[in-house]
Amino acid sequence: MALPPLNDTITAIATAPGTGAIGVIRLSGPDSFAIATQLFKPKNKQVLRPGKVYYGAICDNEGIIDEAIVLSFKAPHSYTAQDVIELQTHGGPAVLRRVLELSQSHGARLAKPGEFTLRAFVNGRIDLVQAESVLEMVNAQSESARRNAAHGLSKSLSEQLHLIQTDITRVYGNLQAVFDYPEEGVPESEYQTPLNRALTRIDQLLSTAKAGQIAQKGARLALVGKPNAGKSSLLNALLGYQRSIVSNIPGTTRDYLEAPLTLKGIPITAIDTAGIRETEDLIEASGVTAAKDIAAHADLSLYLLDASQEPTPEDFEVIASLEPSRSLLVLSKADLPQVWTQSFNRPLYKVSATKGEGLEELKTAISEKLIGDASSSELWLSSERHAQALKQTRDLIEQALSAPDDLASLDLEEALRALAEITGRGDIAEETLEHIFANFCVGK
Ligand SMILES: Nc1nc2c(ncn2[C@@H]2O[C@H](COP(=O)(O)OP(=O)(O)OP(=O)(O)O)[C@@H](O)[C@H]2O)c(=O)[nH]1
Ligand SMILES: [Mg+2]
Repeated sequence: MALPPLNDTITAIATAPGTGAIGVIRLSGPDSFAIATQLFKPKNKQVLRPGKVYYGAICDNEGIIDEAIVLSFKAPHSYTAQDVIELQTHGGPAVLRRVLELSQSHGARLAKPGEFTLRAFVNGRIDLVQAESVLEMVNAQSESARRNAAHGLSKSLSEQLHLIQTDITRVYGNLQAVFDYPEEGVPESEYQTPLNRALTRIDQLLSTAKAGQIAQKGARLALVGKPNAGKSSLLNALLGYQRSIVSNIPGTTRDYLEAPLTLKGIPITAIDTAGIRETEDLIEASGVTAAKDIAAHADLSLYLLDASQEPTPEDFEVIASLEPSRSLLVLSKADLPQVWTQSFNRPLYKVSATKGEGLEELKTAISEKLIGDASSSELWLSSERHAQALKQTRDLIEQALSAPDDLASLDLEEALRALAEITGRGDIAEETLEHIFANFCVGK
């Protein structure tokens, strides 16, 4: 599959399917104004000029289709850097479909997913990081994802990449000069310093990759522990409503259940699981197997220890199987006297689900565990593609630092290429572009 042509005029419905107060149909390309003139009649018979807003009606041969507001943008001052027309009609599916058909009958081609943004990229109005941030913004379900997309759109990631690129380019230039004047050599300060600075910047960005992924995709949070530990009660307390059945009979929850919640701006799927114990009951046993599996794969597991019950060897065994970086120990039923004193050499977060105590501290601990140091960083790396390219750049710089000049020069050349793939300002493979833009919706 090749990239679509860039110089014809495309059209699409830009608003979400379904009914809405307003719907928007977009046109981009050289015939946008001509097509708009054929289907739109401004109230005072004005001629469409760039940068203006018009009120009037959209008509076909048989008469008025709907009232409309029209926004006009002349190249290069538009989203795509081409001539663009936006037709705002009432947001009914029949109206929008009819206007779309009319645009096509006057010569516009139906746009492919992301084609407007692709044109903005190819025409140099935005770089690839910004294009991907558009997609991230459209898909943002949480405050942290929105915030991160806004940073990408405002070019702060592109600026960071530019600083890294400048340092590598400087060293690369110095090495080239040495080939011409070998007796001069490259001083330490003109070689090690900029490359190490680039490495520090890359590491800083890479340290936010996990947080960025979580902001975008959400995190899976498992609640695990023995029967009656208070898992379902804690889930309900975190959610603020009764989602899971609670009872004093051990083994109440036999299957797992998932519930969405937002915690400190992070989208989370909380998973209540069956209490872990040896059991003859086949159904319960399969719930226990699922619980262990969920804990092993979750981004974070909360292991609950009942304050009113002595921990058993089984508790110690499960806790030992949990990675400390991906688990928290919770002392549940903290309103009851704690009957034990054993230490697990890890912090214990005291929570009472029935009294609602300790929940804020637990939420803070969850968010810190998931987002970590990245919470102090403004910008997070949220794309796997960017992280891969940065890791590659990092490896090549490391390689250059320990290589002789001629090989170092080749490494840095390749590092610059890997970096340019992120912003798309180098030789970017068509497949990469197709892959990125295929994830967009039509009309964006
Ligand atoms: N005092 C007190 N009792 C609690 C608290 N949390 C839960 N309980 C009680 O402990 C019992 C078990 O609670 P659940 O939430 O059903 O425990 P669970 O871990 O989901 O149990 P299973 O589903 O059987 O694995 C119930 O009687 C709850 O009322 C708490 O914070 N304080
Ligand atoms: Mg339960």
